Amino acid sequence: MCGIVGAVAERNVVEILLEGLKRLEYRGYDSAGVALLDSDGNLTRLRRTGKVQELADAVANESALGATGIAHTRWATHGGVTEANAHPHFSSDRIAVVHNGIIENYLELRKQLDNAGYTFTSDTDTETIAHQVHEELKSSDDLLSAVQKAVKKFHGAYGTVVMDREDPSRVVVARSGSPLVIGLGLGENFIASDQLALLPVTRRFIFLEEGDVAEITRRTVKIVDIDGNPVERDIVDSVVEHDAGDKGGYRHYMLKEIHEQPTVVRNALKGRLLDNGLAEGIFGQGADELLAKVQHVQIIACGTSYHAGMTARYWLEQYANVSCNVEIASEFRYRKSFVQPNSLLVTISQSGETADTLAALRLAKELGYMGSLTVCNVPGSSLVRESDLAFMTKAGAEIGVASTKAFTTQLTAFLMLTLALGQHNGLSEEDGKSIISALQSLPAKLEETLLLSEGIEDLAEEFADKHHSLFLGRGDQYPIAMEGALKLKEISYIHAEAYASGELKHGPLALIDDEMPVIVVAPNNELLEKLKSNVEEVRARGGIMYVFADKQANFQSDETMRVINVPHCEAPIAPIIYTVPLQLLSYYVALIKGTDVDQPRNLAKSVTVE
Ligand code: F1P
Repeated sequence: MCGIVGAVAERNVVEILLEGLKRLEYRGYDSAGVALLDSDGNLTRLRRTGKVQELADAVANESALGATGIAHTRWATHGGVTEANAHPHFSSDRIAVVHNGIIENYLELRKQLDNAGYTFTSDTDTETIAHQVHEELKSSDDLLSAVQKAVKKFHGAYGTVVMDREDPSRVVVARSGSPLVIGLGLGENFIASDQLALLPVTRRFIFLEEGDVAEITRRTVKIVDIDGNPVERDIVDSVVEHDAGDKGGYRHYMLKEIHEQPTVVRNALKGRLLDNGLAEGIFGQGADELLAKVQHVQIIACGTSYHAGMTARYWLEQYANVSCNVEIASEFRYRKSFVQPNSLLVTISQSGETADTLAALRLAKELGYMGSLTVCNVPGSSLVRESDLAFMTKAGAEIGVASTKAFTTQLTAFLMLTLALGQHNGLSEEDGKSIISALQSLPAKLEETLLLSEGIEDLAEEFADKHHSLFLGRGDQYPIAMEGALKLKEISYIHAEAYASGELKHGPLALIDDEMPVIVVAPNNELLEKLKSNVEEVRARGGIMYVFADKQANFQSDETMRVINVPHCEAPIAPIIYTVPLQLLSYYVALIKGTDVDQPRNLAKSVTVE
């Protein structure tokens, strides 16, 4: 969602801020702004609705400059998409603020600040931060203590950066529920909501913790915790690649990320999967002891990560003999639930910052689970830091809003978790061997599957004028059908529904006609014959089908059915392999429709508000 970049330096920081914002564009936003302070205390602000490039053009026109600055991409929550609502927000041309998150009690604060004589110029919750800090400055020695006092009055989530025109030598930042990372330079320091924004200028980072407030100058970083006590936080050298924000010759990040899947899955397996099983300790310190006791798994996630959890349930129950529930985080956190004995809580998230998943983890900690594990792609993210165990998916930075390589590496991680839990719960030797050899073959099978690209590009033409579509799968391919439908709706805006094909007669058959393409995922497994009956049900009602099938499944193309043969693979990895053609299909349909593939309308990469 929103993105933050800030800098305190001796040189003009405007290019650093704009480059940082461009690197955060993938998170989703609808306006952008920057405020710059020069050493004489001149404060300049520029804001634009639309793309960061429009802001960059305005900055170039005005020749704006400053050695201290803050910048922001806004994804509207309170107040429409207007220049007046874009950040930074000011209080009396003195205090400038950018903010990610939501100040829930802003109406009450706004009333008090109104009464105190402050004039509001936007509809945002953020503007209350600027005025509140200004108010606290009246009775504080410095900006740091004013921000400390102000944040005590805020309910909700914030990652915020505050700048004071009367002191251009520093910015003060505060984190509660929305991530912030300090970047350390030589004689200059930075702040951002995501380390990706700062990789061109530094690789040394301090990840702020919940409740931290920090004062950043060119040469110093002073951090106090939630109780106001000075604290030291670790300095971490980033392992994220500098060029993670480049498209690498592909037309879109999404296409690049789809094609990276063989490589990142290889990375996810490297050093973890051996010929005879898993390497020791891959789930972290103390994990082996904990996993040995687990008899039930509760998975919590959102969106694509939820689909990874749904697939994992089939594997954990079928192979590892461990019972498993899967639930959407926003539901789990607001209902009463019962904890099974010896339960492990597993969260899944590509970003590690999804507000609902994080809140569900925090709630679950009070409910009595044996422990928590997160399957996550971002080192140092909130879920990683707050879970007992973290298993990194190693997909590398994923920029396209619609998740692709993060999903397939999540699934790869869950096959390893299936092996780990299965060894204590009677995983058969035959199943164990089959999972290991399937995983070993996975990178090469993914490469082979990507060769379907050209055929799928042609097929996509037939979808471009359609308004509705239906995805069908059975067993562990049912969540893959759901993921295929989600991808199509996310980036092509075609309405797509997914059904377990056994449910066809219970409703969706009523929708079938030649205007509603039906996409079927059909590996050669024990449910194939049943799936074939479902296909006949669609055919009998004049439906047009696109069947992604194993050659050995013996589907033949005819006037009502187009068959796309997917490389044969071993059963445990079939859900991962069949994901790829569905990703390609939605990508090419979106391309033909001319939508914004990497930043689809209304969506954000990191959903940090509930
Ligand atoms: C969940 C999710 C993603 C989706 C989009 C919005 O995020 O729904 O699956 O692709 O980016 O958020 P996460 O918890 O996996 O980060």
